[in-house]
Amino acid sequence: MANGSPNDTESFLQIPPIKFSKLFIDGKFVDAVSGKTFEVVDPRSGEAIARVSEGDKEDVDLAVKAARQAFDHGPWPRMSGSERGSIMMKFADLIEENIEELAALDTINGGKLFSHCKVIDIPAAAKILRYYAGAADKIHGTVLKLSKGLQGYTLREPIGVVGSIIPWNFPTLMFFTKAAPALAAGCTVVIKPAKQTPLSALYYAHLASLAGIPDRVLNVINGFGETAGSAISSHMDLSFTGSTEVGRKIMTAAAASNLKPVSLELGGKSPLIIFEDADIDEAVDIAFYGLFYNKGEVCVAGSRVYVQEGIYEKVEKKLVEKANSWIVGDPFDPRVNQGPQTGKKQFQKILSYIEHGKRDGAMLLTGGKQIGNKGFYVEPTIFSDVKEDMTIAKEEIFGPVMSLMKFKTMEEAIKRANDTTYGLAAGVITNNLNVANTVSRSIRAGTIWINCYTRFDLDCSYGGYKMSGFGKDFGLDGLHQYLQIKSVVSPIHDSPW
Ligand code: TXE
Repeated sequence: MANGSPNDTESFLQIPPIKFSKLFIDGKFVDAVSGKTFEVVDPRSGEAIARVSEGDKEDVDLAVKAARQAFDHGPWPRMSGSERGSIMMKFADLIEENIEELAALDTINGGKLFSHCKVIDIPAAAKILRYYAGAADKIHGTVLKLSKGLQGYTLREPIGVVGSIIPWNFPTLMFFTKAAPALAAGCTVVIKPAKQTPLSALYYAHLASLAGIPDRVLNVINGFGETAGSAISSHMDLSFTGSTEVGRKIMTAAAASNLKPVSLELGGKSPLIIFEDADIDEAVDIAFYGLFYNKGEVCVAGSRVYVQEGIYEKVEKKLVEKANSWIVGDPFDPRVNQGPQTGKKQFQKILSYIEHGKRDGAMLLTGGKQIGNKGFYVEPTIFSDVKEDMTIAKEEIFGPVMSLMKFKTMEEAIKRANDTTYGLAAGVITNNLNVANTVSRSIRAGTIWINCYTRFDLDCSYGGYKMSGFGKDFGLDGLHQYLQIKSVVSPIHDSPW
Protein backbone atom coordinates (compact mmCIF):
# COMPACT_ATOMS: atom_id res chain seq x y z
CA MET A 1 0.00 0.00 0.00
CA ALA A 2 1.08 3.62 -0.43
CA ASN A 3 0.65 3.50 3.21
CA GLY A 4 3.03 1.27 5.16
CA SER A 5 2.80 -2.37 5.79
CA PRO A 6 0.82 -3.51 8.77
CA ASN A 7 0.96 -7.00 7.35
CA ASP A 8 4.74 -6.95 7.62
CA THR A 9 4.24 -6.64 11.37
CA GLU A 10 6.36 -9.72 12.06
CA SER A 11 9.51 -8.04 10.84
CA PHE A 12 9.23 -5.40 13.56
CA LEU A 13 7.70 -7.53 16.26
CA GLN A 14 9.29 -6.45 19.50
CA ILE A 15 7.26 -7.61 22.43
CA PRO A 16 8.99 -6.29 25.55
CA PRO A 17 9.01 -8.57 28.59
CA ILE A 18 5.78 -8.03 30.50
CA LYS A 19 7.02 -8.06 34.06
CA PHE A 20 4.07 -6.59 35.92
CA SER A 21 0.47 -7.63 35.42
CA LYS A 22 -1.18 -7.55 38.85
CA LEU A 23 -2.74 -4.73 40.84
CA PHE A 24 -0.41 -2.53 42.89
CA ILE A 25 -1.86 -1.98 46.36
CA ASP A 26 -0.13 -1.27 49.65
CA GLY A 27 3.30 -1.36 48.04
CA LYS A 28 2.86 -4.87 46.57
CA PHE A 29 1.70 -6.48 43.35
CA VAL A 30 -1.37 -8.52 44.23
CA ASP A 31 -4.08 -10.52 42.47
CA ALA A 32 -7.57 -9.11 42.28
CA VAL A 33 -9.81 -10.23 45.15
CA SER A 34 -12.00 -12.02 42.60
CA GLY A 35 -8.95 -13.65 41.01
CA LYS A 36 -10.21 -12.35 37.63
CA THR A 37 -7.93 -11.23 34.80
CA PHE A 38 -8.52 -9.63 31.40
CA GLU A 39 -6.71 -9.58 28.08
CA VAL A 40 -4.44 -6.81 26.90
CA VAL A 41 -4.33 -6.56 23.12
CA ASP A 42 -1.63 -5.58 20.64
CA PRO A 43 -3.41 -3.18 18.25
CA ARG A 44 -1.03 -4.15 15.46
CA SER A 45 -2.60 -7.59 15.27
CA GLY A 46 -5.72 -7.33 17.40
CA GLU A 47 -4.39 -10.30 19.36
CA ALA A 48 -3.84 -10.72 23.10
CA ILE A 49 -0.30 -10.22 24.43
CA ALA A 50 -0.92 -10.52 28.16
CA ARG A 51 -3.53 -10.95 30.85
CA VAL A 52 -3.66 -8.50 33.73
CA SER A 53 -5.55 -8.64 37.03
CA GLU A 54 -9.02 -7.15 36.84
CA GLY A 55 -9.67 -4.84 39.78
CA ASP A 56 -13.23 -4.23 40.97
CA LYS A 57 -14.94 -2.51 43.88
CA GLU A 58 -13.31 -4.70 46.56
CA ASP A 59 -9.86 -3.94 45.19
CA VAL A 60 -10.62 -0.22 44.98
CA ASP A 61 -11.75 -0.38 48.63
CA LEU A 62 -8.43 -1.95 49.62
CA ALA A 63 -6.44 0.60 47.62
CA VAL A 64 -8.38 3.52 49.09
CA LYS A 65 -7.92 2.12 52.57
CA ALA A 66 -4.17 1.87 51.99
CA ALA A 67 -3.96 5.37 50.52
CA ARG A 68 -6.09 6.79 53.35
CA GLN A 69 -3.82 5.15 55.95
CA ALA A 70 -0.77 6.59 54.18
CA PHE A 71 -2.33 10.04 54.14
CA ASP A 72 -3.63 10.04 57.73
CA HIS A 73 -0.66 8.38 59.39
CA GLY A 74 2.18 7.94 56.91
CA PRO A 75 5.27 10.05 56.28
CA TRP A 76 4.42 11.34 52.77
CA PRO A 77 2.23 14.37 53.58
CA ARG A 78 4.32 15.07 56.68
CA MET A 79 7.68 15.22 54.89
CA SER A 80 9.12 18.53 53.88
CA GLY A 81 8.44 19.45 50.28
CA SER A 82 12.11 19.10 49.45
CA GLU A 83 12.20 15.52 50.79
CA ARG A 84 9.22 14.60 48.61
CA GLY A 85 10.85 16.44 45.75
CA SER A 86 14.10 14.51 45.99
CA ILE A 87 12.27 11.16 45.95
CA MET A 88 10.37 12.31 42.88
CA MET A 89 13.68 13.30 41.23
CA LYS A 90 14.95 9.77 41.84
CA PHE A 91 11.75 8.41 40.29
CA ALA A 92 12.46 10.55 37.20
CA ASP A 93 16.02 9.18 36.99
CA LEU A 94 14.73 5.60 37.10
CA ILE A 95 12.33 6.34 34.26
CA GLU A 96 15.20 7.62 32.16
CA GLU A 97 17.20 4.49 32.90
CA ASN A 98 14.38 2.37 31.48
CA ILE A 99 13.29 4.48 28.50
CA GLU A 100 13.53 1.76 25.83
CA GLU A 101 11.50 -0.78 27.74
CA LEU A 102 8.84 1.73 28.77
CA ALA A 103 8.58 3.08 25.23
CA ALA A 104 8.15 -0.45 23.89
CA LEU A 105 5.34 -1.10 26.40
CA ASP A 106 3.37 1.96 25.26
CA THR A 107 3.96 1.00 21.63
CA ILE A 108 2.92 -2.61 21.96
CA ASN A 109 -0.03 -1.68 24.10
CA GLY A 110 -1.20 1.59 22.53
CA GLY A 111 -0.04 1.37 18.91
CA LYS A 112 1.96 4.57 19.47
CA LEU A 113 5.10 5.19 17.44
CA PHE A 114 8.10 3.74 19.26
CA SER A 115 10.26 6.65 18.11
CA HIS A 116 7.81 9.16 19.62
CA CYS A 117 7.47 7.25 22.88
CA LYS A 118 11.24 7.15 23.16
CA VAL A 119 11.90 10.83 22.54
CA ILE A 120 8.64 12.47 23.58
CA ASP A 121 6.33 10.55 25.91
CA ILE A 122 8.72 8.77 28.27
CA PRO A 123 11.21 11.67 28.61
CA ALA A 124 8.20 13.94 29.24
CA ALA A 125 7.23 11.74 32.19
CA ALA A 126 10.62 12.45 33.78
CA LYS A 127 10.26 16.15 32.99
CA ILE A 128 6.80 16.36 34.56
CA LEU A 129 8.08 14.63 37.69
CA ARG A 130 11.03 17.02 37.93
CA TYR A 131 8.85 20.08 37.33
CA TYR A 132 6.54 19.20 40.21
CA ALA A 133 9.40 17.90 42.37
CA GLY A 134 10.86 21.39 42.08
CA ALA A 135 7.55 22.94 43.07
CA ALA A 136 7.02 20.68 46.10
CA ASP A 137 8.98 22.96 48.45
CA LYS A 138 7.40 26.14 47.12
CA ILE A 139 3.87 25.57 48.33
CA HIS A 140 3.13 28.73 50.23
CA GLY A 141 0.24 30.38 51.94
CA THR A 142 -0.06 34.10 52.66
CA VAL A 143 0.23 36.17 55.80
CA LEU A 144 -2.85 38.30 56.44
CA LYS A 145 -3.08 41.46 58.47
CA LEU A 146 -6.75 41.42 59.38
CA SER A 147 -8.97 43.88 61.24
CA LYS A 148 -7.69 45.53 64.40
CA GLY A 149 -6.67 42.93 66.99
CA LEU A 150 -6.71 40.04 64.54
CA GLN A 151 -4.06 38.34 62.48
CA GLY A 152 -4.08 35.34 60.25
CA TYR A 153 -2.44 33.29 57.59
CA THR A 154 -3.42 30.79 54.96
CA LEU A 155 -2.00 27.33 54.46
CA ARG A 156 -2.16 25.29 51.30
CA GLU A 157 -2.79 21.72 52.37
CA PRO A 158 -2.96 18.52 50.32
CA ILE A 159 -6.56 17.54 49.63
CA GLY A 160 -6.05 13.92 50.68
CA VAL A 161 -6.56 10.72 48.73
CA VAL A 162 -6.82 11.43 45.02
CA GLY A 163 -8.45 9.09 42.53
CA SER A 164 -7.21 9.44 38.96
CA ILE A 165 -8.95 7.83 36.03
CA ILE A 166 -6.93 8.10 32.86
CA PRO A 167 -7.43 7.27 29.18
CA TRP A 168 -5.47 5.19 26.69
CA ASN A 169 -4.23 7.73 24.14
CA PHE A 170 -1.20 8.88 26.19
CA PRO A 171 -0.79 6.18 28.85
CA THR A 172 2.45 7.59 30.22
CA LEU A 173 1.79 11.32 29.92
CA MET A 174 -1.65 11.02 31.48
CA PHE A 175 -0.28 8.97 34.36
CA PHE A 176 2.23 11.68 35.29
CA THR A 177 0.02 14.65 34.43
CA LYS A 178 -2.22 13.44 37.25
CA ALA A 179 0.14 11.63 39.63
CA ALA A 180 3.10 14.04 39.70
CA PRO A 181 1.34 17.19 40.98
CA ALA A 182 -0.76 15.14 43.40
CA LEU A 183 2.37 13.53 44.86
CA ALA A 184 4.19 16.86 45.04
CA ALA A 185 1.25 18.32 46.96
CA GLY A 186 1.55 15.51 49.52
CA CYS A 187 -1.56 13.63 48.45
CA THR A 188 -1.79 9.86 48.15
CA VAL A 189 -3.11 8.40 44.93
CA VAL A 190 -5.21 5.57 43.51
CA ILE A 191 -4.87 5.54 39.76
CA LYS A 192 -6.82 3.55 37.20
CA PRO A 193 -5.25 3.25 33.76
CA ALA A 194 -7.55 2.57 30.84
CA LYS A 195 -8.29 -1.11 30.30
CA GLN A 196 -6.55 -0.96 26.89
CA THR A 197 -3.22 0.36 28.23
CA PRO A 198 -2.34 -0.73 31.78
CA LEU A 199 1.19 -2.07 31.18
CA SER A 200 3.35 1.03 31.59
CA ALA A 201 1.32 2.20 34.61
CA LEU A 202 2.23 -1.00 36.45
CA TYR A 203 5.87 -0.51 35.58
CA TYR A 204 5.68 3.04 37.00
CA ALA A 205 4.27 1.66 40.26
CA HIS A 206 7.33 -0.57 40.52
CA LEU A 207 9.73 2.33 39.80
CA ALA A 208 7.95 4.57 42.32
CA SER A 209 8.59 1.98 44.96
CA LEU A 210 12.26 1.63 43.96
CA ALA A 211 12.63 5.41 44.11
CA GLY A 212 11.49 5.42 47.73
CA ILE A 213 7.88 6.55 47.48
CA PRO A 214 6.52 4.94 50.65
CA ASP A 215 4.19 1.95 50.41
CA ARG A 216 0.49 2.83 50.01
CA VAL A 217 1.16 6.32 48.63
CA LEU A 218 0.71 5.27 44.99
CA ASN A 219 -1.70 2.47 44.12
CA VAL A 220 -2.61 1.24 40.64
CA ILE A 221 -5.83 -0.60 39.86
CA ASN A 222 -6.28 -2.04 36.37
CA GLY A 223 -9.87 -2.56 35.42
CA PHE A 224 -12.93 -1.47 33.54
CA GLY A 225 -14.67 1.88 33.75
CA GLU A 226 -18.08 0.55 34.77
CA THR A 227 -16.63 -1.39 37.72
CA ALA A 228 -13.26 -0.15 39.02
CA GLY A 229 -13.67 3.36 37.53
CA SER A 230 -17.12 3.77 38.89
CA ALA A 231 -16.00 2.55 42.36
CA ILE A 232 -13.25 5.18 42.34
CA SER A 233 -15.65 7.94 41.39
CA SER A 234 -17.92 7.06 44.28
CA HIS A 235 -15.01 7.15 46.68
CA MET A 236 -12.61 10.06 46.86
CA ASP A 237 -11.27 13.25 45.39
CA LEU A 238 -10.97 12.89 41.69
CA SER A 239 -9.11 13.92 38.64
CA PHE A 240 -10.31 12.49 35.33
CA THR A 241 -9.35 12.62 31.66
CA GLY A 242 -11.66 10.93 29.18
CA SER A 243 -14.92 11.33 27.32
CA THR A 244 -17.51 13.99 28.10
CA GLU A 245 -20.07 11.22 28.54
CA VAL A 246 -18.07 9.54 31.32
CA GLY A 247 -17.21 12.97 32.80
CA ARG A 248 -20.92 13.47 33.32
CA LYS A 249 -21.20 10.14 35.17
CA ILE A 250 -18.27 11.07 37.37
CA MET A 251 -19.84 14.40 38.35
CA THR A 252 -23.05 12.57 39.21
CA ALA A 253 -21.15 10.06 41.36
CA ALA A 254 -19.29 12.90 43.08
CA ALA A 255 -22.54 14.67 43.92
CA ALA A 256 -24.17 11.45 45.10
CA SER A 257 -21.27 10.40 47.36
CA ASN A 258 -19.22 12.96 49.29
CA LEU A 259 -19.32 16.12 47.11
CA LYS A 260 -15.67 15.58 46.30
CA PRO A 261 -13.91 18.13 44.14
CA VAL A 262 -13.55 16.91 40.58
CA SER A 263 -11.41 18.05 37.71
CA LEU A 264 -12.42 16.91 34.24
CA GLU A 265 -10.37 17.04 31.05
CA LEU A 266 -12.80 15.87 28.41
CA GLY A 267 -13.26 15.70 24.68
CA GLY A 268 -12.90 18.38 22.05
CA LYS A 269 -13.70 19.38 18.49
CA SER A 270 -11.06 22.02 18.14
CA PRO A 271 -11.03 24.52 15.26
CA LEU A 272 -7.94 25.65 13.40
CA ILE A 273 -8.43 28.80 11.30
CA ILE A 274 -6.07 29.49 8.39
CA PHE A 275 -6.14 33.00 6.88
CA GLU A 276 -5.18 33.87 3.29
CA ASP A 277 -2.08 35.82 4.30
CA ALA A 278 -0.47 32.75 5.88
CA ASP A 279 2.54 30.95 4.43
CA ILE A 280 0.67 28.07 2.82
CA ASP A 281 3.30 25.35 3.25
CA GLU A 282 3.76 26.21 6.89
CA ALA A 283 0.00 26.34 7.46
CA VAL A 284 -0.46 22.95 5.80
CA ASP A 285 2.25 21.43 7.99
CA ILE A 286 0.71 22.85 11.15
CA ALA A 287 -2.78 21.70 10.18
CA PHE A 288 -1.61 18.24 9.16
CA TYR A 289 0.34 17.47 12.34
CA GLY A 290 -2.33 19.23 14.39
CA LEU A 291 -4.71 16.46 13.42
CA PHE A 292 -2.74 13.39 12.37
CA TYR A 293 -0.22 13.37 15.23
CA ASN A 294 -0.69 10.23 17.38
CA LYS A 295 -3.17 8.94 14.75
CA GLY A 296 -5.64 11.66 15.66
CA GLU A 297 -6.11 10.27 19.17
CA VAL A 298 -5.37 13.59 20.82
CA CYS A 299 -7.87 15.51 22.92
CA VAL A 300 -6.85 18.87 21.39
CA ALA A 301 -6.64 17.58 17.78
CA GLY A 302 -7.46 20.35 15.29
CA SER A 303 -10.23 18.37 13.65
CA ARG A 304 -12.19 21.29 12.13
CA VAL A 305 -9.91 23.15 9.75
CA TYR A 306 -11.36 26.47 8.49
CA VAL A 307 -9.53 27.81 5.44
CA GLN A 308 -10.14 31.25 3.92
CA GLU A 309 -11.61 31.02 0.42
CA GLY A 310 -8.67 32.52 -1.51
CA ILE A 311 -6.32 29.66 -0.59
CA TYR A 312 -8.85 26.88 -0.01
CA GLU A 313 -8.12 24.79 -3.13
CA LYS A 314 -4.35 25.09 -2.70
CA VAL A 315 -4.53 23.99 0.94
CA GLU A 316 -6.82 21.11 0.00
CA LYS A 317 -4.37 19.90 -2.63
CA LYS A 318 -1.31 20.13 -0.39
CA LEU A 319 -3.03 18.38 2.51
CA VAL A 320 -3.99 15.50 0.21
CA GLU A 321 -0.40 15.26 -1.06
CA LYS A 322 0.81 15.05 2.51
CA ALA A 323 -1.75 12.40 3.39
CA ASN A 324 -0.68 10.34 0.40
CA SER A 325 2.94 10.33 1.47
CA TRP A 326 2.12 9.65 5.14
CA ILE A 327 3.21 6.12 6.02
CA VAL A 328 0.85 4.03 8.10
CA GLY A 329 2.27 0.81 9.45
CA ASP A 330 4.04 -0.96 12.28
CA PRO A 331 4.77 1.60 15.01
CA PHE A 332 8.14 -0.02 15.70
CA ASP A 333 9.25 0.72 12.11
CA PRO A 334 11.23 4.00 12.18
CA ARG A 335 9.93 4.99 8.71
CA VAL A 336 6.31 4.91 9.83
CA ASN A 337 4.28 8.05 10.65
CA GLN A 338 1.10 6.49 11.97
CA GLY A 339 0.47 3.25 13.86
CA PRO A 340 -2.77 1.39 14.52
CA GLN A 341 -5.64 2.94 16.49
CA THR A 342 -5.50 1.93 20.12
CA GLY A 343 -8.39 -0.53 20.28
CA LYS A 344 -11.07 -2.25 18.28
CA LYS A 345 -13.87 -0.11 19.69
CA GLN A 346 -12.11 3.11 18.76
CA PHE A 347 -11.18 1.72 15.33
CA GLN A 348 -14.78 0.81 14.57
CA LYS A 349 -16.00 4.15 15.87
CA ILE A 350 -13.68 5.99 13.47
CA LEU A 351 -14.79 3.92 10.47
CA SER A 352 -18.41 4.55 11.35
CA TYR A 353 -17.81 8.33 11.50
CA ILE A 354 -16.23 8.11 8.05
CA GLU A 355 -19.42 6.45 6.77
CA HIS A 356 -21.46 9.25 8.40
CA GLY A 357 -19.34 11.84 6.59
CA LYS A 358 -19.99 10.19 3.21
CA ARG A 359 -23.71 9.80 3.90
CA ASP A 360 -24.09 13.41 5.03
CA GLY A 361 -22.62 14.64 1.74
CA ALA A 362 -19.10 15.71 2.73
CA MET A 363 -16.58 15.25 -0.09
CA LEU A 364 -14.06 12.51 0.63
CA LEU A 365 -10.73 13.81 -0.72
CA THR A 366 -8.56 10.93 0.40
CA GLY A 367 -8.53 7.90 2.69
CA GLY A 368 -11.68 6.53 4.23
CA LYS A 369 -10.82 2.87 4.71
CA GLN A 370 -9.13 0.32 6.92
CA ILE A 371 -5.61 -0.59 5.81
CA GLY A 372 -4.89 -4.32 5.50
CA ASN A 373 -7.06 -6.86 7.20
CA LYS A 374 -5.27 -7.30 10.49
CA GLY A 375 -5.00 -4.91 13.42
CA PHE A 376 -6.58 -1.46 13.68
CA TYR A 377 -5.02 0.61 10.89
CA VAL A 378 -6.98 3.47 9.28
CA GLU A 379 -6.05 5.54 6.23
CA PRO A 380 -5.39 9.24 6.87
CA THR A 381 -8.73 10.67 5.81
CA ILE A 382 -9.68 14.18 4.67
CA PHE A 383 -13.20 15.43 4.01
CA SER A 384 -13.88 18.72 2.24
CA ASP A 385 -17.02 20.90 2.05
CA VAL A 386 -17.98 19.89 5.56
CA LYS A 387 -20.90 21.77 7.14
CA GLU A 388 -21.30 22.50 10.85
CA ASP A 389 -24.49 20.46 11.08
CA MET A 390 -22.82 17.26 9.85
CA THR A 391 -22.04 14.65 12.50
CA ILE A 392 -18.33 14.62 11.59
CA ALA A 393 -18.14 18.36 12.31
CA LYS A 394 -19.99 18.13 15.61
CA GLU A 395 -18.75 15.01 17.36
CA GLU A 396 -15.29 14.04 18.50
CA ILE A 397 -13.97 11.33 16.16
CA PHE A 398 -10.63 10.86 17.93
CA GLY A 399 -8.95 9.43 14.87
CA PRO A 400 -7.15 10.38 11.64
CA VAL A 401 -10.11 12.19 10.05
CA MET A 402 -9.90 15.87 9.10
CA SER A 403 -12.84 18.10 8.16
CA LEU A 404 -12.12 21.06 5.87
CA MET A 405 -14.41 24.07 5.69
CA LYS A 406 -14.26 27.27 3.65
CA PHE A 407 -14.86 30.76 5.11
CA LYS A 408 -14.87 34.36 3.83
CA THR A 409 -14.40 36.77 6.75
CA MET A 410 -12.80 36.69 10.19
CA GLU A 411 -16.14 37.38 11.86
CA GLU A 412 -17.70 34.43 10.08
CA ALA A 413 -14.78 32.13 11.01
CA ILE A 414 -15.01 33.11 14.69
CA LYS A 415 -18.75 32.53 14.77
CA ARG A 416 -18.49 29.12 13.12
CA ALA A 417 -15.47 28.05 15.18
CA ASN A 418 -17.42 28.83 18.36
CA ASP A 419 -20.43 26.87 17.14
CA THR A 420 -19.60 23.80 19.23
CA THR A 421 -20.40 22.44 22.65
CA TYR A 422 -16.68 21.87 23.21
CA GLY A 423 -13.93 24.37 24.10
CA LEU A 424 -10.64 22.58 24.67
CA ALA A 425 -8.32 24.31 22.19
CA ALA A 426 -8.12 26.27 18.94
CA GLY A 427 -5.52 27.56 16.53
CA VAL A 428 -5.12 30.54 14.23
CA ILE A 429 -2.62 30.90 11.40
CA THR A 430 -2.02 34.38 10.04
CA ASN A 431 0.70 36.99 9.75
CA ASN A 432 -1.69 39.72 10.81
CA LEU A 433 -1.09 40.38 14.50
CA ASN A 434 -4.41 42.09 14.93
CA VAL A 435 -6.31 39.17 13.44
CA ALA A 436 -4.34 36.70 15.58
CA ASN A 437 -5.14 38.63 18.74
CA THR A 438 -8.79 39.20 17.89
CA VAL A 439 -9.34 35.52 17.12
CA SER A 440 -7.48 34.46 20.28
CA ARG A 441 -9.72 36.59 22.44
CA SER A 442 -12.90 35.63 20.64
CA ILE A 443 -12.65 31.85 20.64
CA ARG A 444 -14.10 30.24 23.73
CA ALA A 445 -11.48 27.57 24.43
CA GLY A 446 -8.90 26.85 27.13
CA THR A 447 -5.82 27.01 24.88
CA ILE A 448 -5.22 29.05 21.72
CA TRP A 449 -2.21 28.39 19.52
CA ILE A 450 -1.04 31.16 17.18
CA ASN A 451 0.96 30.01 14.14
CA CYS A 452 1.55 26.62 15.74
CA TYR A 453 -0.53 23.77 17.10
CA THR A 454 -0.25 21.16 19.88
CA ARG A 455 2.75 23.01 21.35
CA PHE A 456 2.60 22.07 25.01
CA ASP A 457 4.84 23.46 27.68
CA LEU A 458 4.81 22.26 31.25
CA ASP A 459 4.58 25.79 32.57
CA CYS A 460 1.47 26.49 30.53
CA SER A 461 -1.64 25.07 32.14
CA TYR A 462 -4.32 23.60 29.94
CA GLY A 463 -7.90 22.44 30.31
CA GLY A 464 -11.29 23.01 28.79
CA TYR A 465 -14.04 25.57 28.49
CA LYS A 466 -17.68 24.51 28.02
CA MET A 467 -18.23 20.74 27.77
CA SER A 468 -14.51 20.05 27.46
CA GLY A 469 -14.43 20.12 31.26
CA PHE A 470 -12.89 22.26 33.96
CA GLY A 471 -9.79 22.33 36.12
CA LYS A 472 -6.29 22.74 34.76
CA ASP A 473 -3.45 20.29 34.21
CA PHE A 474 0.20 21.41 34.00
CA GLY A 475 1.73 24.56 35.44
CA LEU A 476 1.22 25.64 39.01
CA ASP A 477 -2.53 25.60 38.38
CA GLY A 478 -2.09 21.83 37.95
CA LEU A 479 -0.52 21.64 41.41
CA HIS A 480 -3.17 23.83 43.02
CA GLN A 481 -5.86 21.34 42.01
CA TYR A 482 -4.46 19.03 44.67
CA LEU A 483 -4.22 21.66 47.40
CA GLN A 484 -6.89 23.32 49.48
CA ILE A 485 -6.63 26.59 51.32
CA LYS A 486 -7.09 26.80 55.05
CA SER A 487 -7.36 30.19 56.80
CA VAL A 488 -6.01 30.40 60.35
CA VAL A 489 -7.09 33.40 62.42
CA SER A 490 -5.98 34.46 65.90
CA PRO A 491 -6.52 37.57 68.06
CA ILE A 492 -3.76 39.83 69.36
CA HIS A 493 -5.03 41.04 72.71
CA ASP A 494 -4.77 44.74 73.61
CA SER A 495 -3.17 45.50 70.27
CA PRO A 496 -3.32 49.07 68.94
CA TRP A 497 -3.07 47.54 65.38
O1 TXE B 1 -13.34 6.73 26.88
P1 TXE B 1 -13.76 6.70 28.35
P2 TXE B 1 -13.46 5.59 25.78
C1 TXE B 1 -13.03 10.35 23.97
C2 TXE B 1 -12.82 10.00 22.51
C3 TXE B 1 -13.14 8.55 22.47
C4 TXE B 1 -14.27 8.49 23.47
C5 TXE B 1 -14.55 7.14 24.02
O2 TXE B 1 -13.75 10.70 21.74
O3 TXE B 1 -13.56 8.10 21.21
O4 TXE B 1 -13.86 9.34 24.50
O5 TXE B 1 -13.36 6.51 24.50
C6 TXE B 1 -12.88 5.16 32.45
N1 TXE B 1 -16.84 5.58 35.69
N2 TXE B 1 -11.79 10.37 24.71
O6 TXE B 1 -14.78 4.91 25.78
O7 TXE B 1 -14.76 5.61 28.55
C7 TXE B 1 -12.21 4.21 31.48
O8 TXE B 1 -12.02 2.92 32.06
C8 TXE B 1 -15.56 5.86 35.87
C9 TXE B 1 -11.20 11.67 24.88
O9 TXE B 1 -12.30 4.70 25.91
O10 TXE B 1 -14.11 8.08 28.75
C10 TXE B 1 -10.92 4.93 31.18
O11 TXE B 1 -9.97 4.71 32.23
N3 TXE B 1 -14.62 5.70 34.93
C11 TXE B 1 -10.13 11.65 25.89
C12 TXE B 1 -11.35 6.40 31.19
O12 TXE B 1 -12.60 6.43 31.88
C13 TXE B 1 -15.01 5.24 33.73
C14 TXE B 1 -9.27 10.47 25.97
C15 TXE B 1 -11.54 7.02 29.79
O13 TXE B 1 -12.40 6.20 29.07
C16 TXE B 1 -16.37 4.93 33.47
C17 TXE B 1 -9.98 9.22 25.75
C18 TXE B 1 -17.31 5.12 34.52
N4 TXE B 1 -18.60 4.87 34.36
C19 TXE B 1 -11.18 9.22 25.10
N5 TXE B 1 -16.46 4.52 32.18
C20 TXE B 1 -9.37 12.94 26.07
N6 TXE B 1 -10.01 13.95 26.65
O14 TXE B 1 -8.20 13.02 25.77
C21 TXE B 1 -15.22 4.57 31.66
N7 TXE B 1 -14.34 4.99 32.60
